[in-house]
This record gives sequence, structure tokens and C-alpha cells, in this order.
Amino acid sequence: MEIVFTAFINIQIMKKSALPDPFEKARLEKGFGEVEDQEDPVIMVLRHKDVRKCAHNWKTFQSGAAPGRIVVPSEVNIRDTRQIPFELDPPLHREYRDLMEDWFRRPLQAPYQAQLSAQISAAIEEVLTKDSVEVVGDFSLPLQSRALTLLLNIPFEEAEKWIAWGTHVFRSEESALDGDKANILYDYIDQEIDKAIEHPGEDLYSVLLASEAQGRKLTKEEVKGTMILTFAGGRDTVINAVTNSIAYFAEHPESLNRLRSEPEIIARAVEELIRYFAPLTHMGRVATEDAQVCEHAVKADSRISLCWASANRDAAVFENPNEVVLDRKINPHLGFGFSHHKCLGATHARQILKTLLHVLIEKVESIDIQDSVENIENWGEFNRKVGFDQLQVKFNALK
Ligand code: EMZ
Repeated sequence: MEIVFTAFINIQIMKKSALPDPFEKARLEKGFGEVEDQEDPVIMVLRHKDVRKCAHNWKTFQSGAAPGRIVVPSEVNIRDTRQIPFELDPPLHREYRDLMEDWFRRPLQAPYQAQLSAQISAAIEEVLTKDSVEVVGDFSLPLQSRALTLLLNIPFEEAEKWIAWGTHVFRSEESALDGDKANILYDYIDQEIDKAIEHPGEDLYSVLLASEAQGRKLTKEEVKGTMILTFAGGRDTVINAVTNSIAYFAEHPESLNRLRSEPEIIARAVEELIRYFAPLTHMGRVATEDAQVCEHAVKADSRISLCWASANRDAAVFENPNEVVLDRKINPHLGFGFSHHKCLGATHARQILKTLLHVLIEKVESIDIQDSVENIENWGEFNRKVGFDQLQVKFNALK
């Protein structure tokens, strides 16, 4: 009996699309983990309840520390510009976020959705003509970049430049924190801001330049901080979510068929995939005073991180946490963060995934994985698969 059981587990684990939970033991036993990061260590908070509590407690665990310090790995050495509203605390955070919320809700409007749907349909039509497609670089990255032209409300062709930058704006093959690569983005944004000052239009740069906070117009530096966040925050995260979705449906044709017959569960399926994938592993905070996390001392001015990926597998909250339950009914996942800093781009990201699922069920019969290279992040004692560096597949058309 035991042998049969073990064999079953192994088959489950061996699925290429599976994203195992490396945090389980530490989450159950002590509730936190420790990571070294450029001599500025991080206590990772692992339980759903504690992650929510710390995210809510912005007075003790702040976001408005030195620019780049709440990101893990820390970006203090490659960035001076504060990302807005992400690296602000209340009440300023609220004031800036209020300026932006309507804009970032545009993905709920019909014309936006129609354009996104046209983009994704065209991308799927194209891959259906090929015998082999490398999903990360040749499907997910272009899809993410083209969709971003809608969020920024700028011409479609601009996406070609961003596609050429690769999947992560700060990471290259040589380095996890590539300052030269980051400068390409910063210089580009500076130029685009100058263009928008000269010729204001209907794009996000122009809208931000015309906005006011603290009783004055936003500064160029503030606009730049918002734009860096828009480019960087939704890049590898969306690419991972799209790539992981393709891998998942390749290995679960029954799930694709289920969505085909029950498209009304697509919104739930998207939430469940985000819970399971947790495209952003964690996000940091800096303690403003001596504090405690799970009875572990956190010194003033040291860092913690809120581990969304671990919280999303917490069996105290989710039944069968390591399974994708497409129509999961109660799903308080933290894949888009929690509390004040909940992801501003979430509406756009959700719309991308919903559209992708609709187009897949309409046009794709099945997907075959041909080859893959996993993308494993190393966080101290934890190695976490966050997606793929490469995923080679064949898309088969629905007849
Ligand atoms: C920061 C972060 C935001 C950071 C919600 O996440 O995303 C990371 O990919 C960037 O490197 O600068 O924008």
C-alpha cells in the first residue's frame, strides 16, 4: 500500500508544470525563514495569518525605506528613484494611489478588453502555425509587452523595444542585479517623460505629469518612479504567470476541456492559478522599531519579507493547497499582496489571464511540452521554482 502511495506522489511531483512548495516544513515548524542578501539579511514570514498581520501593520513594517530596500534581492545599489506608490507609506501612499486607481482600472472597459483579446488571439493564431515554440521568450514576453501598450495607452509598435530588453529589466544572464541593464530602462523612461512634457497626449506619462499630489504637480522624479514600477513590477510576474499557465494546461488537458464546457468558472480559475503560481515569491518591509515575528526578534531597521508563495500554500487556510482546484470557492490568496499595497496592476494582470484562457479554449485543442528549463530561485534554505527559463511546446489547433 505504502509503495503504491509513494509512486503516486512521485508521478505528481514529476509533472513539469508542478510548482512544489519548498516552505512547508519551516512554515509548520517555526513560521519563518532566514535569507542573506547583500549583507542586509531578511526574515521571511511564512504563515498566511502572519503575512497578513505584518502587511497590515505598516507603522512597524514600512515600505517607505530607502528606495530599493524592500525588494528582495535589494535594489539599493542599482536604483535611487523611489517607486510610487509602492515605496510609500500611508497617508502619502493613499494620496498617490488615489491618483492612479482609475487609470489602472481601465482593463475593465470593453474597448480595452476587445483590444487585448485581439492581441492574444493573434498571438495564439501565430503559434498554431509552428511546430515548436519557445514560450517564455517568443510567446509570454511579447504578449506581456504588447498588453503593456494598452495599460500605458501608447502605440502598439513601441512593444518591440521592450521585447528586446528580455524578461527581467534588472536581471541578465550575467547578474541578478544588472545595473547597466537597469539604466537602459531608466534612460528610456527619462526620454519618454521629456517627450510627454513637449507633446502631452493621452498616455500614462502625460496623465501623471498633469496630476497633483501634496498640493502640487507630480515631479519628473515621481512620474519616473511610477513608470519604473509599471514596467518592472508587471514584467517577469506576468511572464511567469502566462508561461506557467501554458505548462499547466499542457499537462492538464482535462482542465482545458473543463473550462471549455464551463467557461463561467474562468474568473475563479484565474484566481486559483495565481494562488498556485504566486508569480512574485515575496516582498520586503523594513522594521521601524524592535518587533517580533513568530517569537523571533526583528531589530529596528532590519528587514522582513512577506512570503506570498508560502502563505498561498498554507493548509490552515487552503484545503489541498498543493493542488490546482480550478473552481476553488473560497480563495483568500495573497498572490497580489495584501492590504494597502495590493497590486495596482492586478486588474490588468487578471484581464490578461482571463483573456488567455478564453482564447485557449476557443482555439487550442492541446499543448505538448517538448523541452523545458526550470527557473529556480534560491532564498537561503529554500529553493523555489517560480516558472521556466525556457519552455518549448507545440500548440495543437482545435478542429
Ligand atoms: C519592483 C517590484 C514590484 C522591483 C510588485 O513588485 O517588482 C520587481 O520585479 C522589480 O525589480 O523594482 O518594481
